[in-house]
Amino acid sequence: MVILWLASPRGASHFCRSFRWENYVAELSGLKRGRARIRLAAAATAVALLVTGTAAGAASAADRPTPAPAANAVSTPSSGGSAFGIQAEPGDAPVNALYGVNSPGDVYGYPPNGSGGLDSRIWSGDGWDIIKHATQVDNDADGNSDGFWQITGTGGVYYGGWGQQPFSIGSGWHIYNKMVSPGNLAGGVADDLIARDGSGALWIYLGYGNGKVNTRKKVGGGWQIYNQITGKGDLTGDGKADIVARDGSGTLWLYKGTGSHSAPFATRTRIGTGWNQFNALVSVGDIDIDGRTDLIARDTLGALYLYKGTGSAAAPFKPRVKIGTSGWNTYRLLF
Ligand SMILES: [Ca+2]
Ligand SMILES: [Ca+2]
Ligand SMILES: [Ca+2]
Ligand SMILES: [Ca+2]
Repeated sequence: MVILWLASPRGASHFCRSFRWENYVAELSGLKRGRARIRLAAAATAVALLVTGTAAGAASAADRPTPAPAANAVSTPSSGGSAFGIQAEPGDAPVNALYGVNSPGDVYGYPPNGSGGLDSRIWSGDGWDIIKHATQVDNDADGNSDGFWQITGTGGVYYGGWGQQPFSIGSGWHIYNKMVSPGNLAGGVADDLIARDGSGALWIYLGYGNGKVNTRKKVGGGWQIYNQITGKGDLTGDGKADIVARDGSGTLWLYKGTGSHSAPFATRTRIGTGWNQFNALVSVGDIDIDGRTDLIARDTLGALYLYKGTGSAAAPFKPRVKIGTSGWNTYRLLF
């Protein structure tokens, strides 16, 4: 049994949680896709490593006792996939847990359960009440996220690796009302970031692979027509990360990734209508572990649905499957 120490970023209290990692892996051993299985195990491990968690923690780190160091207590690596020497192949979808942040600022992680849905939630940290936007990032292209970018209400932007204290990578990001890392869009293999400002302009920041990002470049204007923008990996089968965006009429649009820093998305194509029945759309990668990235949708009643990816640009999603019956509206942020 592996003991994972979870530390509260807001105080000196320490939490201990046991996580039977070996048992978890054993439970998943029936899965045929070895690579996906290892990624799944890594995603489950990451849930218990979100821990130290917030920009607030980073800002006040000098004022409080040092939390129990996760690195010393955790015998599994903080980046599970790379520790196994697993590298992503083209078209191989990322596998990550889904995270939910509730109003008090607690974060819960839901790893894929290996049978098409999500596992029970694991408390992964607190103090996230000041976080407005968050998105997972895979720095080493092994198919598992290594941490997250987050924007606070005052516009600070931070990167935090799993189990590590977030550090500041900039300020003034209160101008953005949306932030998504859809995967590697251009440049080096590390995941990149897009953010939309109040005027509707979309910007791209390339990730350096260490949590830091380069100078922003404008993608284009007019993105204020969308009330949801998300993505995590390739939806169209070409190995390049894509995004989807929902407009005010409930139409969902696909923007294929091009791999170009200067023009990272192709002209949009229509996926379908009726998507305004959902109050959240989010992708964290492949949930049913078939190698294709998927889309998660939450309806206004708090139920959760999975749209499994097809790998086809013409019809990127299969009909929905319900993976959560109720209660998901407790989260003000899903990432
Ligand atoms: Ca990784
Ligand atoms: Ca990149
Ligand atoms: Ca693609
Ligand atoms: Ca899938």
